[in-house]
Amino acid sequence: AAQDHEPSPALDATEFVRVFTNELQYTRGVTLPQASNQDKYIALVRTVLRPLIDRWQATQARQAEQNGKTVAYLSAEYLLGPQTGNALLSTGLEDTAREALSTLDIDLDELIAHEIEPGLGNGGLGRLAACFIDSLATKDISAIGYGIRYNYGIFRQTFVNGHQVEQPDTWMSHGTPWEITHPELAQPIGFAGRVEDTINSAGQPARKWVPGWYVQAVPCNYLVPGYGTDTVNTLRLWSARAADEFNLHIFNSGDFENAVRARTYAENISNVLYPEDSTPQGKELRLQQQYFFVAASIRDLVARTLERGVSYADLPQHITFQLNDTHPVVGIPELMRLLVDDHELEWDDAWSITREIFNYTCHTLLPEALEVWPVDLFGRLLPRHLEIIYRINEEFLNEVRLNTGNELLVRQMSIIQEQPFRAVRMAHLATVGSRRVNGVAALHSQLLKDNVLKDFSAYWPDKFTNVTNGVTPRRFVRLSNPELSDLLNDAIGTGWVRDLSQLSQLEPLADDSGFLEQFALVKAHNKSRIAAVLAARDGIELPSDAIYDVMVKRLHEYKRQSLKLLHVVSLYARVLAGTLNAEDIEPRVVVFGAKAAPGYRMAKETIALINAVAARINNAPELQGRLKIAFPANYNVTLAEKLIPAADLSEQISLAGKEASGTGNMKFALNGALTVGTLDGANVEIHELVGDENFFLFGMTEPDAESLAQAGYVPSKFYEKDADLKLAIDLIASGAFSNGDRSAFESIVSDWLWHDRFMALADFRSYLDIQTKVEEKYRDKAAWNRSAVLNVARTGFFSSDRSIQDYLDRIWMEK
Ligand code: 26Y
Repeated sequence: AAQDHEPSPALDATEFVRVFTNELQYTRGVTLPQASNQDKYIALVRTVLRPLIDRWQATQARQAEQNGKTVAYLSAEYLLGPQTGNALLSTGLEDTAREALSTLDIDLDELIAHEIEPGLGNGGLGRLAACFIDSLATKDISAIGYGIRYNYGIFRQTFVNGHQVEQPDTWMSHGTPWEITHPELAQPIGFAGRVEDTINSAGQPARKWVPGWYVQAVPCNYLVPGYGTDTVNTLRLWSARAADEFNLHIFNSGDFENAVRARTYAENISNVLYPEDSTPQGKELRLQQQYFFVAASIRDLVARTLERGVSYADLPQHITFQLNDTHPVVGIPELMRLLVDDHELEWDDAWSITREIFNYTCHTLLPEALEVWPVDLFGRLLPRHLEIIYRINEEFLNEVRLNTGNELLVRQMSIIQEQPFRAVRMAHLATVGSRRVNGVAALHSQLLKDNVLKDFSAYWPDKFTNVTNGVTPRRFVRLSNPELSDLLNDAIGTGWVRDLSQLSQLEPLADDSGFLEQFALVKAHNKSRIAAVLAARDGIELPSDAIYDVMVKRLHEYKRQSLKLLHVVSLYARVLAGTLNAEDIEPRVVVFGAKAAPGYRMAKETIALINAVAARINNAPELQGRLKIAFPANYNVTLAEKLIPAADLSEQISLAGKEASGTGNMKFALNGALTVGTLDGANVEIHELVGDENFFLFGMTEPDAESLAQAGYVPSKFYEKDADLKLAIDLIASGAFSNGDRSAFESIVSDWLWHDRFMALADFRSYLDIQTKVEEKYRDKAAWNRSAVLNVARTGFFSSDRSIQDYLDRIWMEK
């Protein structure tokens, strides 16, 4: 039913078979009987790409002719997820492909499953970028995504004896049919070297950067199809190739080994995605990656815009660069260098153009996540850019001094920090060099103004705004939850896929018992589906009639996976202690999915503890099978698409004031899970929209947490006074989950008792109490289903289409 109203396919089944077999024969060089799954997969992709490429070319012609403003999204990460299903959806070819392939005895789903997803991002920030380019295309906006084509994306997580072991993500080992690469359009990107005094073409003194070495940036294009529209935009990811000039000298001298070494060094730039997502390690290679992709992107778009006859002064009417966190912020001095040194504009003219073109989105509240670059490292790699930053800073601070007369403020706002070492503060550079700065949820944007960037918001109150994050309903409802999609289509029509606010039409159906039953059947179906996936993928056996309680996100102390674990352990400990009957536990499957940054010790130990607890409780006779933990390794977008639609309960339990927004929280609510959450990030807005009766709110508020921290938080006091908490921690400390080895989880236990930076112990009681309410509500099936439907009906706001409209209204097209 879902397909009836969707884009009409550009090919019929007969034509599809013809093109597909043609591709097999002439691009793979195999006959059908010879073809491997890889051959068939590539032929499928190439067949589906044809109509998309037609639309892509028409889009480019249309956008060039319109000569309007192009949104350039600059992001070091794009966590795209699998492409095949989305391309079939956008072309309306899913049914045709299924039918056509079945006549050849090929199972479409098997080929879809063959794809290895491009995991070119860590988590929320990278996935947000992927949702945004989807929405930009769907809303027919002239836009381009720029980033890095990593050879190795986010590592593949395995567990060895319960401990995380990282394996390289070899997503490109067989190439990818989705990419259109143009080595002949590579541009040279310089690094290091020196800066010289020179005379420009007008006879004026000027500065000139003479780089010490170059790499070539090769554009690799990916198509970004809109849904229900002709627009197909571009995602341009840059791949590093050794520059010939770079090697020639060494090569001529006959030193082949060093010539190859130099090649390897240069090509290393786009080799791997850094797996850290909150503590910048200050690694030179990361700064190389940042400059590499940003310099190539800015030159690419500025050159194409100037070629259309746009004047320098008018660039801000034709280009807007959106900075996805501080990772691309080196673009600000790079545009200045391009305009002043290469194009010979006056400094002041270049600066006013630059400040009109850039906008900055901040994604964090943790001070340790703010990027700073030591000036010696920065100056070695980008000497001219450091000079430019110094001048920007000098002029900016003079202005602050003049306007405020406050020397303390001058130091606090400086782009250069002096202590504990001299470094460039990228968030300050971004704020000074941008027209608008936004946070990613209402609470986050407020806290940015009150804490992280408060001096700047006092100085420039109008610069700051909020755009609450969103997620694409195409991938995270329509594609990932076909049964719910069919139910929605039957109930309210198909318009919701492009206009998610239409979900509000479901509201009256929350009191329709027939509809609630159908809704419950969809959820039950999705639970069986994920149970089958986890059985096949990870050998995990799960009941399908239980509360599916899901916590999937990067492993971080502030997100508090340990609080979820303490809940589970305390149930088990109470059963062992005889203060709780196993029969009184509502059957529950707790699913964790989480990767830890390879160097993050506490996160890795938490993974080991979750696996250890799982090993014990999953087979504990005392629990009678009523409590299970599933921790499938290598949680990624592919798994998320199967898991989220099956969830009853969405765990969003960060300490209030620490999670900038969250986006998983939105995906769960849209698929009819109820949230158990703190008043943090976008949870605040979810709670507000769905209503308190349909949300399990617990824990301290941000001001509560702030006062507790001020008063001096002593976690051991909570341990002492809460018998259930004590029982749970003591059980872990006793070695019950480590064959009697009390030292195995000693560092976690002592962190809980003596540090507990994110106050899990302080929120434990409140969390346990709300989980009791969860069980009570789940026993009342009608009440639960009603709340679940209301979650769907009331969360249409969280479409990334709405986020993009907010960016247009408040940032890109504002004024
Ligand atoms: C500099 C480097 C260490 C670094 C690399 C990646 C720093 C941060 C990151 C990624 C951050 C991230 O994913 N932040 C998340 O962004 C989401 C989208 O806005 C938010 O929903 C989420 O709360 C935030 O943690």
